[in-house]
Amino acid sequence: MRTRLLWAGYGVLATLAGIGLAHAVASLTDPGSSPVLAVGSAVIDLTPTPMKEWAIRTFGSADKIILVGSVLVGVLALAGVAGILARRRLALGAGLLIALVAIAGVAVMTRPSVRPLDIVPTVVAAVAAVAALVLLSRKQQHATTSGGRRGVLLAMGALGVTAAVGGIAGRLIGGLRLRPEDVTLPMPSDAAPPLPRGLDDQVPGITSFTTPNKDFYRVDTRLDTPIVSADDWTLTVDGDVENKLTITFEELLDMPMIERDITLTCVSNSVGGQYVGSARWLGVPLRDIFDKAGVGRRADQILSTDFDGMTISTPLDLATDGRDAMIVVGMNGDPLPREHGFPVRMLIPGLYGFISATKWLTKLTLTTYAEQDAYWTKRDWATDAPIKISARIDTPKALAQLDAGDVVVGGVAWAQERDGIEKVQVRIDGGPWTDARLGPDGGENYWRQWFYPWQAKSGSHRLAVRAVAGSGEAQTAVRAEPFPNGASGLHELIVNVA
Ligand SMILES: Nc1nc2c(c(=O)[nH]1)N[C@H]1C(S)=C(S)[C@@H](COP(=O)(O)O)O[C@H]1N2
Ligand SMILES: [Mo]
Repeated sequence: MRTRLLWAGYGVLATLAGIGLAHAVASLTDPGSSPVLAVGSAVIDLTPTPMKEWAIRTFGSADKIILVGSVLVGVLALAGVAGILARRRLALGAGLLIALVAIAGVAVMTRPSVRPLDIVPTVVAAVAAVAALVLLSRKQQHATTSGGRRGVLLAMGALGVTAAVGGIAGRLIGGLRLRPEDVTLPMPSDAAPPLPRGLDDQVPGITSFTTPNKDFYRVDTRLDTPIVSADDWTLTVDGDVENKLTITFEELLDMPMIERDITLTCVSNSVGGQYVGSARWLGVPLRDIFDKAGVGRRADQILSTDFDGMTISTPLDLATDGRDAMIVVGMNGDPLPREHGFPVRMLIPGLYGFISATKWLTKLTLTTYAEQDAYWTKRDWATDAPIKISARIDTPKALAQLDAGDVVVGGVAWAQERDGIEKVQVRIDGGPWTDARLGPDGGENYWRQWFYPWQAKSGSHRLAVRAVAGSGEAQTAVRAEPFPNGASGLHELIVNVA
């Protein structure tokens, strides 16, 4: 039994060394060609939508780590089996390792933006893993016949170091290119008015008026934080245009910039959920870029592509109806953080992020819905998805234990592209709807904080909230799940007052 475990360990170690080396090699060329990341992305892509929804609900932002972690555990288990096989028949063990790496190779080579040389890291992984297994088995045989264990231990140490150094080097090498902290943002030619002071200090537990970058929710299909260099970044505008354009990062920074306060919301946000955030964005109006390109008459879709070939579709008519659609370079006064799309992302007020907010943007293609399907369109999500009017209770929390007397109920509400929030109302225990007080106005595309001073009597109480937009449109109470075009319904919760 112990010998078996030892050999299983050899299989795992050999595989880890191969993976580590491949990861380092991939970071020198195209980080996306790392077999680990490619397998992870493939798993995410192939996971059926209901299961993904379930994972997001159950594990929150850890959803991907859990999905992919399970796959990794499976792979390492098979690597262990390869080690055990290698004890009797080295070729059999090596064969299983090669088969495992070959599956990763398929994942690498079927990515949307693949280039022929992307196979190199996978080949490195296969060669290194097999060589490591051969080395370990030689040393082990030597140890068994001569009794000296030093060779095995040294080999194991060396391979462990290779795995770790490879993985870390991959990260470091990638990080050497033009980083967010190296970018100096231009001043906006059309600045946003100063944001009024929110209710942050007045209402304990309320969501802050501006979401700091480090707390901003993050939703994307990627496992890693991509490292895209601003040096060699370009934006291509093609498809149904008069002039095909290629714009460099420097050229983009030279264009007139606007600054806007906008609340971004994810279609996967459930009622009362946390996938919503508000920031001050700096960028070039999409209109200016389209003016340079000259958009044709045929297109009805903007198909935007990220650096890795992931696509997002946006209805052209909505993006160009006069709203502040932007090609964004700055967030809350800083260059875009890597997590939020460095160096450049798209942002369109009033549309859920999955049809408007492409991060790591590299291409805008003017095309039609009939001709081309984006990532989420292929997965049956809606193509036309305005953000639904929503109100959320931030404080007190569901099932909170409160003392009788003065309680401040508070939260945020949003109604982008509908003249902002006009009214927020609170209902206690199914009674009448009563107006809450509103925080300061941050503009029509920005959420509004609200609060409601409540005289809480002992017992269990049900709190509910609803919002009305400046356009007169009221939030619907009809319940809907996020799929396919956003959740709706009222946020309600129960608290217990002593
Ligand atoms: N390249 C890319 N851009 C993307 C996504 C993605 O998966 N890949 N996710 C979108 C979704 S669903 C949302 S809600 C927003 C989230 O932006 P954030 O992570 O900066 O909050 O980005 C959008 N842009
Ligand atoms: Mo989203």
